Amino acid sequence: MDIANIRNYVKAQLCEQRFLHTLRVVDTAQQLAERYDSSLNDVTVAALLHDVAKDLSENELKVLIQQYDLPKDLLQYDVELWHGPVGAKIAEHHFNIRNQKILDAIYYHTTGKANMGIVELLVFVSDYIEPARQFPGVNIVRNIAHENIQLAAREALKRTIVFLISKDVTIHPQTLLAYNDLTKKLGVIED
Ligand code: DGI
Ligand code: FE
Ligand code: FE
Repeated sequence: MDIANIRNYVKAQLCEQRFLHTLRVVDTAQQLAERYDSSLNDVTVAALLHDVAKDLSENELKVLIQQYDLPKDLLQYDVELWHGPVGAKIAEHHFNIRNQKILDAIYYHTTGKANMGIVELLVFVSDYIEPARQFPGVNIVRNIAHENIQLAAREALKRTIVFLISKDVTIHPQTLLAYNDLTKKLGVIED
């Protein structure tokens, strides 16, 4: 797998702003990969490709969801949720990536899912905390990310869910499954 090739392809697919975001996610994910003793190659490839489908039009995404036989119910959820699954298929078909950890990290980078592995967690959290992000509370997640990556992912999910509720939009089941899974695993006190 040639990282320079992938980088050039991604650069050609994205507007400058989105490509720079991608490079910041790669950088953040690489730093965390070292901290968590995770595969630098897997994390780099997944982070580089996570938003590869982000600048496709709604219609292009819809066509690819059908062509790649992705779950039809995706179309019932916000268009924001389509680029991860389509990106995973582009990684598989355009770059012949077969490493499931990389493919899942791309596929689930927006919603998360239950039982995320370390590559998924690193891409999910890095996408949330890359240095240009300015969500309320992002610094809290940044600090936690260096201590406990699962807790950081749970905190990011919690804040995303609260944000989505405040906007009165639907929440994808995977987002809730990811949150529930980490809440149980981490033994967060419930009353
Ligand atoms: O592609 P990025 O902008 O870098 O980040 P992303 O892929 O995490 O997309 C973030 C957007 O996705 C943000 O506007 C919140 C939204 N989102 C995340 N989970 C859900 C969701 N939107 C809906 N409607 N439902 C979800 O479960
Ligand atoms: Fe994204
Ligand atoms: Fe992103």
